[in-house]
Amino acid sequence: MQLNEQLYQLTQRHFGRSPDQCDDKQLYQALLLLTGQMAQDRPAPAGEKKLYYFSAEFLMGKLLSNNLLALGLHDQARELLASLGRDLGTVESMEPEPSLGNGGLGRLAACFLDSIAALGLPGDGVGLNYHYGLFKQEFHQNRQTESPDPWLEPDSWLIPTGRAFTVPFGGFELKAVLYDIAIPGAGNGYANRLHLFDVEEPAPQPWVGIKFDKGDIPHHLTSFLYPDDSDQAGRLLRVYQQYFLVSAGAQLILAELEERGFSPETLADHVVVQINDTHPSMVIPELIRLLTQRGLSMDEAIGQVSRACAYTNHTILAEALEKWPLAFIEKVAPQLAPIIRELDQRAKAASADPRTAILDTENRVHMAHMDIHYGFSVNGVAALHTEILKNTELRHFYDLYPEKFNNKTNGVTLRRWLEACNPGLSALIDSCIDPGWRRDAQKLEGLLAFQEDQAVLDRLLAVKQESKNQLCRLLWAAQGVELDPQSVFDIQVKRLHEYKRQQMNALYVIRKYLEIKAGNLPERPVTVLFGAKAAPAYVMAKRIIHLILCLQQLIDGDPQVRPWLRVAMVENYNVTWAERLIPACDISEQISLASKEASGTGNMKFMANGAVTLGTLDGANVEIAQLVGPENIYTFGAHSDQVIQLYQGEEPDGRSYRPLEHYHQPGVEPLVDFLVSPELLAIGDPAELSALWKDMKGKDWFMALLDVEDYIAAKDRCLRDYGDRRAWARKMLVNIAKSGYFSSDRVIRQYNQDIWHLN
Ligand code: 26V
Repeated sequence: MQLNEQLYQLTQRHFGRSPDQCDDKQLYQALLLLTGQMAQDRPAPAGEKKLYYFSAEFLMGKLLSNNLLALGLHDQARELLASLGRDLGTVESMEPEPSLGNGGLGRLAACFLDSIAALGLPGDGVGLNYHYGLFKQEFHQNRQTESPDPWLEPDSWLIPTGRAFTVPFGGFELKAVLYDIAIPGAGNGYANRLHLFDVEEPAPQPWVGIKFDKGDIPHHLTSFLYPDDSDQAGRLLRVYQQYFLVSAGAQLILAELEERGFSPETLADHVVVQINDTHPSMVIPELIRLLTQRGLSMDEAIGQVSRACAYTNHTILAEALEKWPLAFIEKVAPQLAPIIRELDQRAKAASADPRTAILDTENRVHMAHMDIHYGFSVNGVAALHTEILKNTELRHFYDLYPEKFNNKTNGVTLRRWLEACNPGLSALIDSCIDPGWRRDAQKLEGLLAFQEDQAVLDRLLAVKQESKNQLCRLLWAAQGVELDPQSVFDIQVKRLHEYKRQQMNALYVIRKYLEIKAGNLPERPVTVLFGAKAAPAYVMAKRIIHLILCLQQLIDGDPQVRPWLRVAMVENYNVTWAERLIPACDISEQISLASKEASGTGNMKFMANGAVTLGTLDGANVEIAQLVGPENIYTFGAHSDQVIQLYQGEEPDGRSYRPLEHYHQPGVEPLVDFLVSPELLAIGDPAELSALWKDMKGKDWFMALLDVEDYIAAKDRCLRDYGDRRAWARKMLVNIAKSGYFSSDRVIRQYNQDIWHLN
């Protein structure tokens, strides 16, 4: 049946009217039902072995457009709607964005699902169905406030499966109900699944903000992703969530193993579990427990599980490496405690070094340590990150198990992050090279042949300008922010964290502001855009948002500065915003303190859309720099080995870094002191701003002042070079051409070749 006939039948059946009488929401719902069913009807890729990708987060983004593309229906749907006088983009905007993730780790999981399906590999995601998501961010009085994000609608991509498992908690049981989202493979007839577990009776939306009864596990277990863990109840709830995820997931694995006709003794031949950071680490003892229940000896169960589980590390920040008190596990899942003790005993027999213990002297369970001892693979997410893991953070484990360590530099799906989000640029690329770059991203290198082609370079600049115009229209409509589309768009969008150094970017803004006030006008107007959510309990991160919003207000109200410098912070930054911001970016801010950003993936998306990176030699920036060459990237700042050294030393805080020395540099002090200037104090909260000011001078844990002068010089150089439009367009082109390496298809091929061995 033709698409138009199918759509007609659907809208008649559901809304009693023909498509041309439907509103945009109804058209969205009809397309959702249509494509959802098509994706669901596809068979899973075949194979003796199946991957289960366990993750607390899957930051999927809207699915309609992506699924239409994967099903090969995008053009048809657009034309069909156009024939009704409707616009696919407007219909797509009716879709609420699933709020099942936080940042790069969750978006990586979503890119991986896309690539696993596109490569026709048998692999499903396993996660939780959070009803109110992470949180919705709003700005009030220049501060972030949080409210629930009730993204789920009665009609959604979730498919009830009728399947459920019982999860045994200490003192009670909960039913884990399984919903699926189909993940169609682009350009093949297959579909995998994202399995999302949920409680039976989810609680209604909390009344006040995101506060709720954290002790009410049966109703609130799947209310929020990362519920506030600043108190004991919140921390316990996180462990309940984690155990719910892994117990239901492990039961699903074993049920499917049996359905496929294999016995539990052969788990490792037929199953591979990728553990995405430490949140799902309890899958190891849970699988061991379930295998022993099914008759395997402890030795056999440990052997199978250790050959089936692989761990990905996504951070070296000590505070993000999870360590749960064993007492929590005794309360939440007491049946796991003896197994964890046993695993710890065996690990201690293998290595007497206390730094590799699973249980430390305070009886805390080091989740990553369990993964490394009882998994067969440990990978970092960029070359530098993996080296730091091997040489520094996980050195003692690398000494023990060198063969387990491997690198898998991250990647992103260019089908979403170029083809879907930037149709103008995709069309330009198609006019130059084989459209097969969607499936073989290395083909983008063919663009290098056009470096001296003035017509192509001009079109590239025109496409960028159109994306900037579009973003301006959107920001005006969404937030009433009016920007100058002719200005340079300098963008930093990512989670708010001190190590990512949004505060250093703010210092640059202050520097420009002071220069303009002193009558020193820049060569061209610049717009500095931010987007970031701060964890609700992360006080410093919220202060940085406050600073940025105060600067935005100050500059907006200053007719002398406003024509030359603008700051705007996007409210509730999410995947949908990213899809609008990234195509419109000229300068991609990737300015983390070297050694701290494991990889970054925004950096790759920006590059693929023709932005030029301004960054430190951190994470995957290092590999971007190698690929594009020094003339096509702006790097600055201390190197990771210097930084690692600065974290060792004789100062009272254990470092050798002295922020005051940098503060007293003549170019730095006025910038930092501006935080407590009369101008800013008149706008912002004096207590918050002076706390930030004090921290920056006295502590500056992530060393913004170490790099700020170098940063300012590099950014000024970048802005100057922007003026040579032809040379700049060439830089853009080289970045796009070299972005193929960062396709998640490449990454998944490597995971499969080195770790999973599917098919
Ligand atoms: C840890 C924790 C600890 C408890 C509080 C809540 C919470 C939430 C998330 C995490 C995991 C942080 C790890 C993470 O997101 N890493 C990011 O992973 C990206 C994909 O590999 C990578 O590109 C980023 O550089 C890295 O920061």
